[in-house]
Amino acid sequence: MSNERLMTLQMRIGPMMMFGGDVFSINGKTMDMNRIDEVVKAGSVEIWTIENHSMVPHPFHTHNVQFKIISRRGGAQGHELGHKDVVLVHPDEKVKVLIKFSEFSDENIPYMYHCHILEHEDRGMMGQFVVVRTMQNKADE
Ligand SMILES: [Cu+2]
Repeated sequence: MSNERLMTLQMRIGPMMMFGGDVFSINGKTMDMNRIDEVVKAGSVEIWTIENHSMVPHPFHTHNVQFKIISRRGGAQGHELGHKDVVLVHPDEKVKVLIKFSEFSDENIPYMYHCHILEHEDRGMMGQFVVVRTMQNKADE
């Protein structure tokens, strides 16, 4: 059984774009170092659906984990059949990836996921997740 999460990539068009404000978001939120966006279980397998609701492509990148692309427009091809830590998500595209999280956990120190275009990441298109141990992890020890 796997958990599913949705990551929507958005870009607000408007005067803020010229003034360097936060215009790029994931699930409607811009990056906040003081907020943990997702909590995942150590050793778990999840399906993340990344949807691009903007007019430009975004290379979505995850720290700490690699994933398999299990669904995308036209299907994964060539190098995309291997393990990846970045996937390019085109405008209006929906990409599903299968992620196996590590057994290592630390509920205080988060990992990031973000658009790999620096300008987008710096202007908010980034989030944080922590990997935590569950009762099941503890029972298995
Ligand atoms: Cu981007």
